[in-house]
Amino acid sequence: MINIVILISGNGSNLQAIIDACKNSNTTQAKLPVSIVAVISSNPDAYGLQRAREAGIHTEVLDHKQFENRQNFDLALQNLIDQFKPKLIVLAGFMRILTDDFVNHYLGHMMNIHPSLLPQFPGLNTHQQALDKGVKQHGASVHFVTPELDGGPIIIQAQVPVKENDSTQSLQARVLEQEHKIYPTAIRWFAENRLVLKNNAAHLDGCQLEQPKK
Ligand code: NHR
Ligand code: GAR
Repeated sequence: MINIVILISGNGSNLQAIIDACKNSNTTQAKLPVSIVAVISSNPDAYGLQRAREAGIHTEVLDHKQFENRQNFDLALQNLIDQFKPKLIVLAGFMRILTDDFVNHYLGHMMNIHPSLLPQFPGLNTHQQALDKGVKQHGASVHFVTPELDGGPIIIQAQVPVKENDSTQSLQARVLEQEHKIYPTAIRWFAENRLVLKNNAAHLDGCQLEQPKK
């Protein structure tokens, strides 16, 4: 069992998938061996806060708008997180870019889920980017967080087809369904000590994970 802290900014459906994976009702898989010691939101109105409360998980709000600059926000966030002594920080729809100092403090102990097949479409509005480019396959990636935005070593990806009449909403829904499967999987690997970041590369069961070509 490892302690994790989950950072959110919005709806929290990925948070919900992780909460559900920690419960026994899931018959096909063993419970995720993690304890969610806190959920921290950068947005006081995030629906994910309600999901956490309903699951009896400790919540904190750190409203980025209350801070003068990124550095001050990140220092406060770091202080808050470190009180919980987590082994892993999970970004789940967290919408604030993090400073290099913050990221380096947790290097190898922080992961993110990004709604595209990285290295394609880093940044925001990924579903619109995919539709604009006319790609046939889209998806999601879980990666270790490094200072390079959405550029850290990829742990797991899931692909979905892009359909002829897709809107950003329909495409997002198809991708999100896959996110809810791959994020608990990546967290399980980490919790079972099977997944580590070493020499800026992700290793699973001692083997370096191959990275998709740019
Ligand atoms: N920080 C670092 N250093 N490295 C990463 O890989 C990070 C990160 C912070 C967040 C998540 C990422 C995503 O999956 C993530 C990865 C926010 C933005 C952004 O532009 C971009 C990427 C991600 C998260 N945020 C705006 C900002 O000014 C605010 C946008 C908004 O509030 O809607 O911080 O996509
Ligand atoms: C997810 O699609 C996640 O991959 C994406 O936002 C959504 C959050 O949904 N993350 C980012 O875009 C990070 N910048 P959720 O709040 O329902 O988990």
